Amino acid sequence: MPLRALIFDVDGTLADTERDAHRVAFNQAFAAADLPFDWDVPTYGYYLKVTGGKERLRSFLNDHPEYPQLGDVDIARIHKQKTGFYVEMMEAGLLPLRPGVERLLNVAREVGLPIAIATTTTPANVESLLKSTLGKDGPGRFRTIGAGDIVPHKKPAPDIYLYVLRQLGFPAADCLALEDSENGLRSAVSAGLDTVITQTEYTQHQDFSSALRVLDQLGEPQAPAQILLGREAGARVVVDVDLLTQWWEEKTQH
Ligand code: XBP
Ligand code: MG
Repeated sequence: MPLRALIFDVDGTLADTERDAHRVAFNQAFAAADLPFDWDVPTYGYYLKVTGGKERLRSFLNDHPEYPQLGDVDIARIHKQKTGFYVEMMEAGLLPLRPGVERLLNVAREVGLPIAIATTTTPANVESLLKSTLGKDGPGRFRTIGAGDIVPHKKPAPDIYLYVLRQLGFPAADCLALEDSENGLRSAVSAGLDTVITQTEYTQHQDFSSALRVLDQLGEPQAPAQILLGREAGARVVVDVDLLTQWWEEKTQH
């Protein structure tokens, strides 16, 4: 049985959105609401352990009783504004896809391998990122987009991957996930998926021991990726469907 689908995370995997887009949009929303705090790069990195923007803000406030304590309605309102600022940034075309992502998506299309998305972020964020980077037909290239509050429990719970697998109609053993973070890896692995990690500045020290491979990026022919963990650590590769299939077959012995 061949590999039947690739399931991509968004934040950190398709694009390096966290530091220069999500964090900035949160700070814009905090300023617009006259809140007396903002998130610098290390603080935001620390709170990335909590997936979901509303949940992240709640966790930050729980740790900081000296700041105004917001109810769920206020958090939802501020988060909605944050989404607006994020979408504006995407529409301005300020954020590229990570190296090798568009190439891999194109190869998948050429060979007829379905692609899907499983993410914690808000659907409007995914749509604006895909349109700004892949064009207006970008979202339509994905057979299923599972995002945000559509499931009750965000990553590291398996819910979003299980939802996407149900939509695809494929068993987990026939698909491969691509992630950037430990929370994402735990979510995908709990759903039964083999997972390839492309780590980021924020996630580079996390525990990826249950991943199929860990790389610095997907790579381009003129600037290959490096395998950081796994059997061929140190090797330079350009990740394409053949290579992913080879890794997946070795592991699962299909
Ligand atoms: C992404 C998230 C999201 C984004 C912000 O995690 O946790 O919360 O940081 O998006 P993953 P929202 O890449 O593992 O899916 O503010 O829309 O939640
Ligand atoms: Mg991610």
